[in-house]
Amino acid sequence: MNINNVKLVACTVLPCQYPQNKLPDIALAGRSNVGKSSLINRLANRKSLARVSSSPGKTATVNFYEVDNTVNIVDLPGYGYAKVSKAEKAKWANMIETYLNKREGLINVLQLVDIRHKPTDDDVLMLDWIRRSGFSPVVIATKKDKLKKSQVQGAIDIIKDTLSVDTVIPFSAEKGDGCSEVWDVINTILKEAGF
Ligand SMILES: Nc1nc2c(ncn2[C@@H]2O[C@H](COP(=O)(O)OP(=O)(O)OP(=O)(O)O)[C@@H](O)[C@H]2O)c(=O)[nH]1
Ligand SMILES: [Mg+2]
Repeated sequence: MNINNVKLVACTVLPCQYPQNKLPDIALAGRSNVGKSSLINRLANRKSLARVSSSPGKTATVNFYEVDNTVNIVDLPGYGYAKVSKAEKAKWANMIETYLNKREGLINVLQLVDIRHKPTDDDVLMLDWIRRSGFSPVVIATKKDKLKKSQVQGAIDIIKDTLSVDTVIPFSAEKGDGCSEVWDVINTILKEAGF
C-alpha cells in the first residue's frame, strides 16, 4: 500500500452520502481534541490533509480518506465535548451512531485516548461497542510527546486497566512515534478481514 497516496473523498452527514467505492472502512473514534485528524495527517505524511484545531469540535462531519485504492480511513466527529449545545451534541452523537450502525464495509474502529488522562466513561462505552461488534480492540494513546519519558509506562498502565486491554500503542502526531505500529495494525486488520 502506498501510504503517500491518500485523498479525502467525502465529508458526509447522511448514509446516502457515504462513498460507494467498495473499499473496507477503518474508523477513528475518540473524544474531541484527542488527535484523530492529526493522526491521519501523520499517517499520510501530510501537514494539512485533515483539518486540525486546538479548539475541540473541529471535525463536524464523517470524513472518508481513501488510501491507495485499498482502505477508507474514516475520521469521525469527537464525542464528550462539554462546551457545545445539547442540540449540537445530539447531532454529532447521531452522526457517529448512524455511521457505526449502518456502514456495511466497516471492519474495525481504532480507539484514541489522550495518554495524559484516564479514559472517560464515554471511552469505556465506545470500547464496549467495539467489542460487542466483534472487532478486536485497538487502543492508541495520543500526545505521547506531552509526557516525560519516565511518565509514559505509568500512563499506559492506567489506560490498559481502565479499558481492560492488553496493548496500547503510544503515539505522537507531533514526533511520529507509533506511526509504523499503527500502519502495522491497519495492515493486520485488512489481512484478517480478508482484504
Ligand atoms: N503535542 C501534540 N499535540 C497534538 C497531538 N495530536 C494532536 N495534537 C493537537 O491537539 C489538538 C486537537 O487535534 P485534532 O487532530 O484536531 O483532534 P480531533 O480528535 O480531530 O478533534 P475533533 O475534530 O474536535 O474531534 C490540535 O491542537 C493538535 O495540534 C500530538 O500527538 N502531540
Ligand atoms: Mg478532528
